[in-house]
This record gives sequence, structure tokens and C-alpha cells, in this order.
Amino acid sequence: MNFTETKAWAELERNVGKIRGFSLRDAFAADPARAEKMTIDAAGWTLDYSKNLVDAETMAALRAVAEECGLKDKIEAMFSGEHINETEDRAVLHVALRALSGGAVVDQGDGKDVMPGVREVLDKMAAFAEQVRSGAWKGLSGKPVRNVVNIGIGGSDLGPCMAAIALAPYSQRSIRTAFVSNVDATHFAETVRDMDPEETLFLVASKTFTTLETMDNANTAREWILAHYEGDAAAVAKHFVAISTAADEVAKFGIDTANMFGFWNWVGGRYSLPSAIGLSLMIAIGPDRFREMLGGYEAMDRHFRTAPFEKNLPVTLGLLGILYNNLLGAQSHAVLPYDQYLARFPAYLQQLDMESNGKSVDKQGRRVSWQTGPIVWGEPGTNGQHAFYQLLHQGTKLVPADFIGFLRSHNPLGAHHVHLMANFIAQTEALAFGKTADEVRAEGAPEALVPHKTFEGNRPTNTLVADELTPATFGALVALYEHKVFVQGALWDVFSFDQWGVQLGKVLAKKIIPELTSGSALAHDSSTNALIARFRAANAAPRA
Ligand code: G6Q
Repeated sequence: MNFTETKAWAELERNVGKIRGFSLRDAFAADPARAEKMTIDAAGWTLDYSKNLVDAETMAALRAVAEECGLKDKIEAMFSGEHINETEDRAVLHVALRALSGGAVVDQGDGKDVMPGVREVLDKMAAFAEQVRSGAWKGLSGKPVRNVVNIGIGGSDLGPCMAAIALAPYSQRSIRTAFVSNVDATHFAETVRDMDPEETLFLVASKTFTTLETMDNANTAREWILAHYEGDAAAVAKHFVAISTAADEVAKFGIDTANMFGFWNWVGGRYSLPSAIGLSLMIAIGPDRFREMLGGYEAMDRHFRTAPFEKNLPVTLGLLGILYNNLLGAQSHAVLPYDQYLARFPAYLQQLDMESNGKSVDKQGRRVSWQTGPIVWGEPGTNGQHAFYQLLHQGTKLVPADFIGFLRSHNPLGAHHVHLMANFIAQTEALAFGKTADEVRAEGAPEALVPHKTFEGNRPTNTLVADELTPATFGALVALYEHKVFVQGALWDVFSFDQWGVQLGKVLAKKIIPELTSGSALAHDSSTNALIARFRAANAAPRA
């Protein structure tokens, strides 16, 4: 059942006038305990959702929608290894990657417990990470590793890249962690330009080991290493390891499969950070910190699975998002981390959310008549304030936003953290309560300027706060958003764990590759033909 078929949704639709007319000013004035009543905690995080356009009745109705849709059973189906990724006939068990304090987790497809494999790979990663960190792992010429370069794209890049930045305060600073993803050679060239090949270790991260971008970058990296060692093929085994599910392809590349870290088809790319795909992160922060991160993930997983809906963080975030997306017409959702270490978190979330729920057919293959996933975007505060917040405060669009902040800073320099957090707190206050025309007038503004200086307010935000950005709170934060995406996909009745929408462009690019470098006849549309012809002409002419 999708959300539109529930009685509770019909009730919400009947009350849409009342919900649209909701006033945060009035609600806070009427109930001094509103913030307290609308604050919930889990896994080191506190969510204050009181600055949303909801009262207790609306929240109860949203939770009733989730109940009617059978959300509880759907959550259980994921955790118990059912093949809920039906279009690929796979279990969805990224939660098993961090279920380290529990017992068996069974893939219902083959009836096997996946946990022995999970633990084995984790131990193998830990042993390898320690070798690299201690300097015991050496390049061909005997030098220890100073540069770890992860080559991967999409799910094999965004998670570890975002996490390596987020957990930099915990990293071993003598080793630089870098990421090459784009097939644009600039990414490789600029990343390695100041690196000594003898001190560089490449992690080729690709579930399939056939992805065009990753294989181009991996081949170029191999040439770069071999050029340095005058073609000595023994260098490949010392300077490359693989993270993949495809042993044959790894061996073909020349990487010793003893130095291959496996994972499984029940781990989706965008959910794979806690798998071997996180090896670059583990080398950076060490196996103990990596396990602390998994502990944070697991704490949020447990909360999601067991907490009643009214106290459940992922469920609450998911339901509020549905209210704005499906009842109040919001097209996008902003994520605004007030922490420089979370600079890449919005980019990571774009894939997590938009690749999961950017679908337009339901599970029966019918075109949906409702909106599915929002456009997710954001930048770290306070930079965003000096850029796009104008639109958030006074624009014509409804943009629900999540503000994410930490009570303590890793860099307690001068008054920086006080200033950062003052802005963090002030923004949600300003968005919620605005400034009336009378308040502007009372400040002595000329009448002509009053409309320009007025803030309507009533702009909804969530505030998420943790004590400090640690591996554990970080893991819990990622799990929180993974499960929020799950909740929304479940209610929209879409398959959140496939990504067929990325295929077509890949297939057409493969067809166009030989066309760009030959003079073959072109049979595309006139625009595509002209673009190809233009590229051919430019590259046929000698470079000025
Ligand atoms: C994520 C997607 C996708 C994938 C990349 C890389 O959920 O599946 O982003 O991670 O296309 O794929 P490989 O790891 O197979 O190279």
C-alpha cells in the first residue's frame, strides 16, 4: 500500500487548509513546552523538530499513514534479509555490515548467515590498514606509504571521500588520503602531481570492476606507476589493492587477489561506506576508530528498528519530509551542516537520497501520481548564509531544511565556535519567526522599505545536534539519513535500492566513444550529430 491509499492521508488532505494556515509564532506562544515535547534523542543525536509546521494531531496523522502502510513490517523485512530489492532479486543488508554486537543475519535468498563473511573482511581490512599505517607495507622500492589514493566513483567514492574529510581529526596525518573519481583526466593528474609514486598506494574500489571511469583511472594509475619503475610489473602488486566483488576482473588487472577486499551484492553502492569500500577511511583513522563508527551506525540501526514511531528519529524525519513534499508542494530539501568537516555531507546525501528515491513508477511498475524524492542540496554553514539563504528567508519557494551542528569543536580557537553556533541557532529562529512589517516599522524603516525588510517566517527546519563529531556520532548520522530514505521510499512505494536510471546514459556513451574518434556515419538526432561532428573537427585540427 502507498501513502495515498491510507485513511490517515485522506484525513491530512482534508485538513490541508488548516495545515497551510499553521503559524509557528502562534504555536510557540500557545505552548511553552512545545520544544520539549518535540525533541527526541537517539545514538548521541538530539532532534528538535518543533520548528516544523505541525501540531500533535498532524504528527499523529503522519504516523498513522506509516502504520497503515505497514512500515514496521517493511523495516523488519530489510533487517531480516528478505529480498526487498526485487528488481535485482537481492537482500538489502548494509545493516549487517555493522551488526557486530548481535548474532546471525541471514540472507533469505540462500538462507546463509552473512556475519562470518562480514567479520572476516573487517579483520582482513584491519590487518592491512595496520600494515600501511605502521609503515610495514612498503612500495616496490622499500618506501612506506604516504599517499593513499582511492579510485572509484559514485557509491565507491562519495561515502569514503565524505567520511575521510569528516573524520580528519582522527586521521594519521603522516598519510594523505586522496580520491580520484571523475573520468576527466584532470582529476587524476592534479591529484598525483605532487605525489612520489614510490610512496603511493592505489585502492581500486569498484564493486563490478568494469565501471568505465574507474577502469580508465586505474589503468592510467598503473601506467603512472609502471612508467616510474621502468615497466617492472612487480610494482603493480605493491602499489595497488582492489576492493571488489569481481575476483576475475581484479586478477586480469594484475592485482594479487590476496590483496582484494570483498563485499557482497546485498550492499548497494551508496550504502557501502561501512563495507570494504571504507578501506581508505580505515587506513586514515585506524581500525579501532572505524569500529567506533560502525558502533554508531549500529546504535542508530537498533533505534530505527525498535523505537516507537513517535520517538523514532529516521521515521520522524521521513514523515516530515513527506508532509512538505506531498502535501505542501516543496520540491527540494536543504541539508546545512554547521561543521566544516561535514563539507561533503550534502553531496553524499544527494546520491543516497536522489539515487534511491528518484523514481517515477511504483513497485507494481505503474506511473506514480504523487511526488517522490526531493532535490537534495546544501552547503556548510555559514558559507551558505552569505550565498543562498536570501532565498530561504524571503524567496517564494518552500524549502524545508535540516540544520546539523555540534556543541563542541575539534578546533576551539578563539570565539569561532561561539560565533558558528550563534549563527546556527539564529538562522532557525529567524526562519521560523521572521520579522513582521510592524516590527520593521518600529525600528524606523522608511515605509517604502518595509516590504523589503519584512520576513514572513514560518519556514520549517529540523535541528540536529550532537556533542561532538566523533566516529560514533558520524556513523549514527549517516545511518539516520539512510533510514530516513528507507521510510520515504516505503511510503512512496518505490524500489529504493536499485538505480536503473543511470544505465541509459552509460550505454549511449559507449556507443559514442568510437564515433568521436572515427569518421563513421552518424545516425543520431541532429543535435547529437552536430555535437559529435564539432568534437571531431576540433580534435582533428592541430592544437594552437
Ligand atoms: C550506487 C550505485 C553507483 C555505483 C557506481 C560505481 O548505489 O550503484 O553509484 O556505486 O556506479 O560502481 P562500481 O563500484 O561497480 O564501480
